[in-house]
Amino acid sequence: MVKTIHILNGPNLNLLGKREPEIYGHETLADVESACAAVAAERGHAVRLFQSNHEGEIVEQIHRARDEAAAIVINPAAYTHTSVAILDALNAFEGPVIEVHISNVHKREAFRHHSYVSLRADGVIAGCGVEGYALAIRRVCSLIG
Ligand code: CA2
Repeated sequence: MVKTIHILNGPNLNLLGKREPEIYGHETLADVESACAAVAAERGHAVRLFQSNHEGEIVEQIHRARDEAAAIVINPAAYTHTSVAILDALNAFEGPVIEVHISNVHKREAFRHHSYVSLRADGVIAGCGVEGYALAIRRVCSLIG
């Protein structure tokens, strides 16, 4: 049975590939979606990618994932470090959750070292560039079978 993996992205990630390439690289979210779809397809699964600049919309997308997704790959962007609401929503999701950060947040400012989402995530990938998303898809495919 084809299972769907939701890839959720937080604020400003719509600018991926368009600004600050020295930190976030040259690839866009559309490139991320294609790369992830290819990895998921190898295992007979599908992906859907979402991005929002609004915390409540991300919370609602996590609620929808309860019915629509077997797993979540999430880069909450700046909300990683601030959002108890996103943590609470993820706690109500039953499947695997992998947290992705494009940059190595631990090499950056101290305020990026804490993640609320890591309290729920089954795995965390940071500092692997946008390849981190495909690595996360590979991992959730192993977990969902
Ligand atoms: O490294 C990551 O993936 C982050 O989640 C990215 C967030 C940052 O607040 C986190 O600490 C680490 C920022 C996303 C901003 O995305 C942009 C992409 C291209 C150009 C400008 C911003």
